[in-house]
Amino acid sequence: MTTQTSAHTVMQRCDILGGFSEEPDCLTRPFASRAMRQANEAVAGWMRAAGMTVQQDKLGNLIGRYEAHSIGTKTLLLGSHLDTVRNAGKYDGPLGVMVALACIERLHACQQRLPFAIEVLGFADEEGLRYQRAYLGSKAVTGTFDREMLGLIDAKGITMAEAIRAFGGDPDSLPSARWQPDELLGYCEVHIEQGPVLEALDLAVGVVSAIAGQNRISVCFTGEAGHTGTVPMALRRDALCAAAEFVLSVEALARSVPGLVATVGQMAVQPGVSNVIAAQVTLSLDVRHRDDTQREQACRQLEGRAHAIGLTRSVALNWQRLQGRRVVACAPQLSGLLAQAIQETAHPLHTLPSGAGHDAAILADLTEVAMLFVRCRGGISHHPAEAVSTEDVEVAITVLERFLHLLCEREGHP
Ligand code: HGY
Ligand code: MN
Ligand code: MN
Repeated sequence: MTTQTSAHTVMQRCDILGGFSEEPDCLTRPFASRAMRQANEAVAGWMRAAGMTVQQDKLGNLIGRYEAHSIGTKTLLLGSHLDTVRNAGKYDGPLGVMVALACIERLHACQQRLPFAIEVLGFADEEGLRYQRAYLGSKAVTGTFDREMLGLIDAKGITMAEAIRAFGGDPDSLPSARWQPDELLGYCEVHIEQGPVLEALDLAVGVVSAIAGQNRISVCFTGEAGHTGTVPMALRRDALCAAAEFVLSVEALARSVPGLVATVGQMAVQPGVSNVIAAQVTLSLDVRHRDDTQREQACRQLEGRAHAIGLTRSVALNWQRLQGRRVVACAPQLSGLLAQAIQETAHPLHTLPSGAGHDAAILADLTEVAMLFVRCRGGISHHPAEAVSTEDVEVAITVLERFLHLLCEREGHP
Protein backbone atom coordinates (compact mmCIF):
# COMPACT_ATOMS: atom_id res chain seq x y z
CA MET A 1 0.00 0.00 0.00
CA THR A 2 1.82 3.14 -1.15
CA THR A 3 1.33 6.46 0.58
CA GLN A 4 -0.05 7.70 -2.72
CA THR A 5 -2.74 5.03 -2.66
CA SER A 6 -3.54 5.92 0.94
CA ALA A 7 -3.80 9.60 0.03
CA HIS A 8 -6.23 8.81 -2.78
CA THR A 9 -8.32 6.79 -0.34
CA VAL A 10 -8.37 9.73 2.08
CA MET A 11 -9.60 12.03 -0.68
CA GLN A 12 -12.26 9.55 -1.78
CA ARG A 13 -13.50 9.17 1.77
CA CYS A 14 -13.65 12.93 2.29
CA ASP A 15 -15.77 13.04 -0.87
CA ILE A 16 -18.08 10.35 0.50
CA LEU A 17 -18.40 12.10 3.87
CA GLY A 18 -19.03 15.35 1.98
CA GLY A 19 -22.22 13.75 0.70
CA PHE A 20 -23.69 13.30 4.19
CA SER A 21 -25.57 16.55 4.75
CA GLU A 22 -28.80 17.89 6.26
CA GLU A 23 -29.20 20.22 3.30
CA PRO A 24 -29.66 19.03 -0.30
CA ASP A 25 -27.55 21.63 -2.07
CA CYS A 26 -24.70 22.23 0.35
CA LEU A 27 -22.71 20.44 3.07
CA THR A 28 -24.20 21.01 6.52
CA ARG A 29 -23.64 18.25 9.10
CA PRO A 30 -24.75 19.35 12.59
CA PHE A 31 -24.30 17.56 15.89
CA ALA A 32 -26.45 14.44 16.42
CA SER A 33 -28.12 14.76 13.04
CA ARG A 34 -29.11 12.09 10.53
CA ALA A 35 -26.13 13.16 8.44
CA MET A 36 -23.81 12.67 11.43
CA ARG A 37 -25.23 9.19 11.89
CA GLN A 38 -24.42 8.44 8.24
CA ALA A 39 -20.91 9.79 8.70
CA ASN A 40 -20.32 7.79 11.88
CA GLU A 41 -21.56 4.61 10.22
CA ALA A 42 -19.28 5.06 7.21
CA VAL A 43 -16.21 5.87 9.29
CA ALA A 44 -16.96 3.02 11.71
CA GLY A 45 -16.97 0.62 8.77
CA TRP A 46 -13.61 1.87 7.54
CA MET A 47 -12.22 1.65 11.06
CA ARG A 48 -13.34 -1.94 11.53
CA ALA A 49 -11.81 -2.89 8.18
CA ALA A 50 -8.55 -1.43 9.49
CA GLY A 51 -8.55 -3.81 12.45
CA MET A 52 -9.97 -1.35 14.96
CA THR A 53 -12.65 -1.89 17.55
CA VAL A 54 -15.25 0.87 17.34
CA GLN A 55 -17.61 2.47 19.80
CA GLN A 56 -19.81 5.55 19.94
CA ASP A 57 -19.60 7.23 23.33
CA LYS A 58 -22.50 8.63 25.37
CA LEU A 59 -22.37 11.96 23.58
CA GLY A 60 -22.02 10.56 20.06
CA ASN A 61 -18.25 10.75 19.53
CA LEU A 62 -16.94 7.95 17.32
CA ILE A 63 -13.94 6.16 18.84
CA GLY A 64 -11.86 3.62 16.94
CA ARG A 65 -9.17 1.75 18.88
CA TYR A 66 -6.10 -0.03 17.47
CA GLU A 67 -4.57 -2.16 20.18
CA ALA A 68 -0.89 -2.23 21.06
CA HIS A 69 1.23 -5.37 20.70
CA SER A 70 0.88 -5.88 24.44
CA ILE A 71 -1.70 -4.89 27.02
CA GLY A 72 -1.33 -2.33 29.75
CA THR A 73 0.40 0.23 27.53
CA LYS A 74 -0.40 3.91 27.13
CA THR A 75 -2.65 5.25 24.40
CA LEU A 76 -2.03 7.90 21.75
CA LEU A 77 -5.09 9.87 20.66
CA LEU A 78 -5.46 11.00 17.04
CA GLY A 79 -8.41 12.43 15.13
CA SER A 80 -10.49 15.55 14.62
CA HIS A 81 -14.18 16.42 14.27
CA LEU A 82 -16.81 15.01 11.86
CA ASP A 83 -19.37 17.77 12.19
CA THR A 84 -19.35 20.83 9.92
CA VAL A 85 -20.52 24.42 9.73
CA ARG A 86 -23.35 25.32 7.36
CA ASN A 87 -22.39 25.33 3.67
CA ALA A 88 -19.07 23.81 4.64
CA GLY A 89 -16.05 22.48 2.87
CA LYS A 90 -15.27 18.75 2.86
CA TYR A 91 -11.96 18.81 4.72
CA ASP A 92 -12.38 20.91 7.90
CA GLY A 93 -12.44 18.06 10.43
CA PRO A 94 -12.85 14.91 8.33
CA LEU A 95 -9.38 15.23 6.78
CA GLY A 96 -7.81 14.81 10.20
CA VAL A 97 -9.85 11.71 10.98
CA MET A 98 -9.15 10.18 7.55
CA VAL A 99 -5.38 10.81 7.67
CA ALA A 100 -5.19 9.24 11.12
CA LEU A 101 -7.25 6.27 9.87
CA ALA A 102 -4.94 5.92 6.85
CA CYS A 103 -1.95 5.46 9.17
CA ILE A 104 -3.78 2.74 11.12
CA GLU A 105 -4.81 1.07 7.87
CA ARG A 106 -1.16 0.97 6.80
CA LEU A 107 -0.11 -0.56 10.11
CA HIS A 108 -2.90 -3.12 9.81
CA ALA A 109 -1.97 -3.93 6.22
CA CYS A 110 1.43 -5.15 7.41
CA GLN A 111 0.07 -6.64 10.61
CA GLN A 112 2.14 -4.22 12.64
CA ARG A 113 1.30 -3.36 16.23
CA LEU A 114 2.97 -0.56 18.15
CA PRO A 115 4.10 -0.42 21.77
CA PHE A 116 1.13 1.81 22.47
CA ALA A 117 -2.53 1.71 21.54
CA ILE A 118 -3.95 4.33 19.23
CA GLU A 119 -7.47 5.74 19.38
CA VAL A 120 -8.82 7.70 16.44
CA LEU A 121 -11.52 10.11 17.61
CA GLY A 122 -14.25 11.46 15.36
CA PHE A 123 -15.64 14.25 17.52
CA ALA A 124 -19.40 14.73 17.41
CA ASP A 125 -19.41 18.52 17.54
CA GLU A 126 -16.54 20.98 17.30
CA GLU A 127 -18.25 23.78 15.37
CA GLY A 128 -21.20 24.42 17.69
CA LEU A 129 -23.59 24.84 14.75
CA ARG A 130 -26.67 23.29 16.39
CA TYR A 131 -26.41 24.63 19.96
CA GLN A 132 -24.03 27.59 19.56
CA ARG A 133 -21.52 25.95 21.89
CA ALA A 134 -18.29 24.67 20.33
CA TYR A 135 -16.32 21.57 21.37
CA LEU A 136 -19.16 19.41 22.77
CA GLY A 137 -17.36 16.26 21.61
CA SER A 138 -13.90 16.97 22.93
CA LYS A 139 -15.32 18.33 26.19
CA ALA A 140 -17.14 15.03 26.72
CA VAL A 141 -13.87 13.14 26.14
CA THR A 142 -11.90 15.35 28.55
CA GLY A 143 -14.64 15.38 31.19
CA THR A 144 -15.06 19.15 30.94
CA PHE A 145 -18.59 19.00 29.47
CA ASP A 146 -20.85 21.52 31.23
CA ARG A 147 -24.07 19.60 31.93
CA GLU A 148 -26.01 22.86 32.02
CA MET A 149 -25.73 22.83 28.23
CA LEU A 150 -28.06 19.81 28.11
CA GLY A 151 -31.01 22.17 28.48
CA LEU A 152 -30.08 24.33 25.48
CA ILE A 153 -32.59 24.17 22.63
CA ASP A 154 -31.90 24.19 18.92
CA ALA A 155 -33.77 26.06 16.17
CA LYS A 156 -36.54 23.42 16.32
CA GLY A 157 -36.90 23.57 20.10
CA ILE A 158 -35.13 20.23 20.66
CA THR A 159 -32.99 20.18 23.81
CA MET A 160 -29.42 18.94 23.63
CA ALA A 161 -30.35 16.10 25.98
CA GLU A 162 -33.17 15.00 23.64
CA ALA A 163 -30.84 15.22 20.64
CA ILE A 164 -28.21 13.08 22.40
CA ARG A 165 -30.82 10.44 23.31
CA ALA A 166 -32.24 10.39 19.80
CA PHE A 167 -28.70 9.87 18.51
CA GLY A 168 -28.28 6.83 20.76
CA GLY A 169 -26.35 8.54 23.52
CA ASP A 170 -27.12 8.95 27.19
CA PRO A 171 -26.90 12.49 28.54
CA ASP A 172 -27.41 11.24 32.09
CA SER A 173 -24.18 9.28 32.03
CA LEU A 174 -22.06 11.59 29.97
CA PRO A 175 -18.55 10.30 30.36
CA SER A 176 -16.55 11.91 33.06
CA ALA A 177 -12.97 12.11 31.86
CA ARG A 178 -12.52 8.77 30.11
CA TRP A 179 -8.81 9.01 30.62
CA GLN A 180 -6.35 9.82 33.36
CA PRO A 181 -3.48 11.94 32.01
CA ASP A 182 -0.88 9.30 32.82
CA GLU A 183 -2.70 6.80 30.58
CA LEU A 184 -2.06 8.91 27.49
CA LEU A 185 0.94 9.72 25.33
CA GLY A 186 -0.84 12.77 23.92
CA TYR A 187 -3.20 13.93 21.20
CA CYS A 188 -2.10 14.77 17.67
CA GLU A 189 -4.52 16.42 15.25
CA VAL A 190 -4.05 16.83 11.52
CA HIS A 191 -6.15 19.71 10.15
CA ILE A 192 -6.27 22.01 7.14
CA GLU A 193 -4.62 25.34 7.88
CA GLN A 194 -7.72 27.34 6.98
CA GLY A 195 -5.37 30.22 6.21
CA PRO A 196 -2.97 31.39 3.46
CA VAL A 197 0.43 30.98 5.13
CA LEU A 198 1.53 27.52 3.94
CA GLU A 199 0.38 28.23 0.39
CA ALA A 200 2.30 31.54 0.37
CA LEU A 201 5.44 29.70 1.51
CA ASP A 202 4.77 26.83 -0.90
CA LEU A 203 4.80 24.32 1.94
CA ALA A 204 2.62 21.20 2.17
CA VAL A 205 2.52 21.04 5.96
CA GLY A 206 3.39 23.01 9.08
CA VAL A 207 3.52 22.54 12.85
CA VAL A 208 1.05 24.54 14.93
CA SER A 209 2.60 26.59 17.74
CA ALA A 210 -0.59 27.74 19.48
CA ILE A 211 -4.36 27.95 19.04
CA ALA A 212 -5.93 31.40 19.31
CA GLY A 213 -8.29 32.16 22.16
CA GLN A 214 -11.88 32.96 21.31
CA ASN A 215 -15.05 34.29 22.89
CA ARG A 216 -18.59 33.61 21.66
CA ILE A 217 -21.16 36.17 22.81
CA SER A 218 -24.85 36.64 22.13
CA VAL A 219 -25.94 40.30 21.84
CA CYS A 220 -29.63 41.19 21.90
CA PHE A 221 -31.08 44.65 21.22
CA THR A 222 -34.73 45.14 22.18
CA GLY A 223 -36.56 48.20 20.83
CA GLU A 224 -40.22 48.56 19.88
CA ALA A 225 -42.16 47.25 16.93
CA GLY A 226 -44.21 49.80 15.02
CA HIS A 227 -45.83 50.61 11.74
CA THR A 228 -43.19 51.60 9.18
CA GLY A 229 -45.66 53.97 7.58
CA THR A 230 -46.83 55.87 10.59
CA VAL A 231 -44.14 56.05 13.29
CA PRO A 232 -42.05 59.21 12.81
CA MET A 233 -38.30 58.53 12.50
CA ALA A 234 -37.55 60.59 15.60
CA LEU A 235 -39.87 58.46 17.76
CA ARG A 236 -38.56 55.06 16.77
CA ARG A 237 -36.70 52.55 18.95
CA ASP A 238 -35.46 50.51 16.03
CA ALA A 239 -33.53 47.41 17.19
CA LEU A 240 -32.13 46.74 13.73
CA CYS A 241 -30.59 50.20 13.42
CA ALA A 242 -28.97 49.70 16.82
CA ALA A 243 -27.64 46.32 15.71
CA ALA A 244 -26.36 47.75 12.45
CA GLU A 245 -24.48 50.50 14.27
CA PHE A 246 -23.00 47.89 16.60
CA VAL A 247 -21.90 45.60 13.76
CA LEU A 248 -19.94 48.44 12.17
CA SER A 249 -18.42 49.24 15.58
CA VAL A 250 -17.22 45.64 15.81
CA GLU A 251 -15.53 45.91 12.43
CA ALA A 252 -13.99 49.31 13.26
CA LEU A 253 -12.47 48.06 16.52
CA ALA A 254 -11.09 44.89 14.93
CA ARG A 255 -9.52 46.92 12.13
CA SER A 256 -7.86 49.20 14.70
CA VAL A 257 -6.30 46.56 16.98
CA PRO A 258 -3.41 44.52 15.51
CA GLY A 259 -4.09 40.79 15.69
CA LEU A 260 -7.75 41.20 16.67
CA VAL A 261 -10.49 39.56 14.62
CA ALA A 262 -14.13 40.12 15.55
CA THR A 263 -17.12 38.99 13.56
CA VAL A 264 -20.90 39.16 13.60
CA GLY A 265 -21.91 36.13 11.54
CA GLN A 266 -25.47 35.53 12.62
CA MET A 267 -28.43 37.88 13.06
CA ALA A 268 -32.06 37.18 13.87
CA VAL A 269 -34.58 40.00 13.40
CA GLN A 270 -38.01 39.94 15.06
CA PRO A 271 -40.67 40.18 13.81
CA GLY A 272 -38.68 40.33 10.56
CA VAL A 273 -41.46 41.81 8.45
CA SER A 274 -40.90 44.51 5.85
CA ASN A 275 -43.55 46.89 7.14
CA VAL A 276 -42.82 46.52 10.87
CA ILE A 277 -40.03 48.36 12.66
CA ALA A 278 -37.64 45.73 14.13
CA ALA A 279 -38.53 45.09 17.75
CA GLN A 280 -35.66 42.76 18.63
CA VAL A 281 -32.37 41.73 17.03
CA THR A 282 -30.15 38.95 18.35
CA LEU A 283 -26.68 38.66 16.89
CA SER A 284 -23.63 36.48 17.40
CA LEU A 285 -20.24 37.95 18.24
CA ASP A 286 -17.01 35.99 17.71
CA VAL A 287 -13.87 37.67 19.12
CA ARG A 288 -10.36 36.22 18.79
CA HIS A 289 -6.81 37.20 19.51
CA ARG A 290 -3.52 35.42 20.17
CA ASP A 291 -3.28 37.35 23.43
CA ASP A 292 -5.94 36.64 26.05
CA THR A 293 -5.68 40.09 27.64
CA GLN A 294 -6.25 41.79 24.30
CA ARG A 295 -9.20 39.52 23.54
CA GLU A 296 -10.90 40.18 26.87
CA GLN A 297 -10.20 43.90 26.59
CA ALA A 298 -11.80 43.97 23.14
CA CYS A 299 -14.89 42.24 24.52
CA ARG A 300 -15.17 44.81 27.30
CA GLN A 301 -14.82 47.66 24.80
CA LEU A 302 -17.51 46.19 22.54
CA GLU A 303 -19.84 45.64 25.46
CA GLY A 304 -19.40 49.28 26.43
CA ARG A 305 -20.09 50.32 22.85
CA ALA A 306 -23.26 48.21 22.77
CA HIS A 307 -24.49 49.83 25.98
CA ALA A 308 -23.80 53.32 24.59
CA ILE A 309 -25.72 52.54 21.41
CA GLY A 310 -28.64 51.20 23.45
CA LEU A 311 -28.75 54.33 25.59
CA THR A 312 -28.62 56.68 22.59
CA ARG A 313 -31.40 54.81 20.81
CA SER A 314 -33.50 53.92 23.89
CA VAL A 315 -33.02 50.27 23.00
CA ALA A 316 -32.44 47.67 25.72
CA LEU A 317 -29.32 45.48 25.61
CA ASN A 318 -28.77 41.90 26.72
CA TRP A 319 -25.11 40.85 26.53
CA GLN A 320 -24.58 37.12 27.12
CA ARG A 321 -21.12 35.50 27.08
CA LEU A 322 -21.71 31.99 25.73
CA GLN A 323 -18.18 30.64 25.70
CA GLY A 324 -14.59 31.71 26.24
CA ARG A 325 -11.42 29.74 25.51
CA ARG A 326 -7.92 30.89 26.35
CA VAL A 327 -4.97 30.67 24.01
CA VAL A 328 -3.60 27.13 24.07
CA ALA A 329 0.09 26.52 23.34
CA CYS A 330 0.84 23.17 21.73
CA ALA A 331 3.11 20.91 23.80
CA PRO A 332 6.78 21.54 22.93
CA GLN A 333 7.88 17.91 23.25
CA LEU A 334 5.12 16.35 21.17
CA SER A 335 5.33 19.20 18.65
CA GLY A 336 9.07 18.64 18.54
CA LEU A 337 8.50 15.06 17.41
CA LEU A 338 6.14 16.32 14.72
CA ALA A 339 8.79 18.83 13.62
CA GLN A 340 11.43 16.11 13.55
CA ALA A 341 9.11 13.91 11.48
CA ILE A 342 8.72 16.73 8.94
CA GLN A 343 12.46 17.19 8.69
CA GLU A 344 13.22 13.47 8.53
CA THR A 345 10.75 13.10 5.66
CA ALA A 346 12.67 15.84 3.82
CA HIS A 347 10.13 18.62 4.07
CA PRO A 348 10.96 22.18 5.11
CA LEU A 349 9.84 22.93 8.65
CA HIS A 350 7.57 25.86 9.37
CA THR A 351 5.77 26.59 12.63
CA LEU A 352 2.68 28.79 12.69
CA PRO A 353 -0.16 29.76 15.05
CA SER A 354 -3.77 28.83 14.42
CA GLY A 355 -6.42 31.58 14.17
CA ALA A 356 -9.08 28.87 14.10
CA GLY A 357 -10.19 26.88 17.12
CA HIS A 358 -9.59 23.12 17.24
CA ASP A 359 -10.43 20.16 19.46
CA ALA A 360 -6.75 20.10 20.41
CA ALA A 361 -7.43 23.27 22.41
CA ILE A 362 -9.75 21.24 24.65
CA LEU A 363 -7.68 18.04 24.73
CA ALA A 364 -4.85 20.20 26.13
CA ASP A 365 -6.78 20.12 29.43
CA LEU A 366 -6.10 16.38 29.56
CA THR A 367 -2.83 15.64 27.74
CA GLU A 368 -0.02 17.00 25.58
CA VAL A 369 -1.29 18.17 22.19
CA ALA A 370 0.35 18.71 18.81
CA MET A 371 -1.16 19.75 15.48
CA LEU A 372 -0.06 19.30 11.89
CA PHE A 373 -1.49 21.80 9.42
CA VAL A 374 -2.04 20.90 5.79
CA ARG A 375 -1.97 23.55 3.07
CA CYS A 376 -5.39 24.43 1.70
CA ARG A 377 -6.03 26.22 -1.56
CA GLY A 378 -6.30 30.00 -1.15
CA GLY A 379 -6.55 29.47 2.61
CA ILE A 380 -10.28 29.08 2.00
CA SER A 381 -12.33 27.26 4.65
CA HIS A 382 -15.89 27.21 6.03
CA HIS A 383 -16.79 27.39 2.34
CA PRO A 384 -17.54 24.78 -0.36
CA ALA A 385 -14.39 25.84 -2.23
CA GLU A 386 -12.23 24.40 0.60
CA ALA A 387 -9.64 22.18 -1.09
CA VAL A 388 -6.44 20.22 -0.44
CA SER A 389 -4.23 18.36 -2.91
CA THR A 390 -3.70 14.61 -2.90
CA GLU A 391 0.04 15.27 -2.90
CA ASP A 392 -0.18 17.32 0.30
CA VAL A 393 -2.36 14.66 1.91
CA GLU A 394 0.32 12.13 1.01
CA VAL A 395 2.88 14.32 2.78
CA ALA A 396 0.63 14.51 5.85
CA ILE A 397 0.31 10.71 5.95
CA THR A 398 4.08 10.29 5.57
CA VAL A 399 4.79 12.79 8.33
CA LEU A 400 2.22 11.31 10.72
CA GLU A 401 3.61 7.84 10.06
CA ARG A 402 7.12 9.08 10.85
CA PHE A 403 5.75 10.77 13.98
CA LEU A 404 4.39 7.40 15.16
CA HIS A 405 7.78 5.82 14.51
CA LEU A 406 9.56 8.55 16.51
CA LEU A 407 7.06 8.09 19.31
CA CYS A 408 7.91 4.37 19.37
CA GLU A 409 11.59 5.26 19.65
CA ARG A 410 10.90 7.79 22.41
CA GLU A 411 8.95 5.15 24.29
CA GLY A 412 11.98 2.91 24.09
CA HIS A 413 10.74 0.53 21.42
CA PRO A 414 12.70 0.89 18.15
O1 HGY B 1 -14.52 28.48 14.79
C1 HGY B 1 -13.49 27.85 14.62
O2 HGY B 1 -12.40 28.38 14.69
C2 HGY B 1 -13.56 26.38 14.31
O3 HGY B 1 -13.75 26.22 12.95
N1 HGY B 1 -14.61 25.75 15.06
MN1 MN C 1 -12.07 22.30 12.25
MN1 MN D 1 -14.30 24.78 11.40
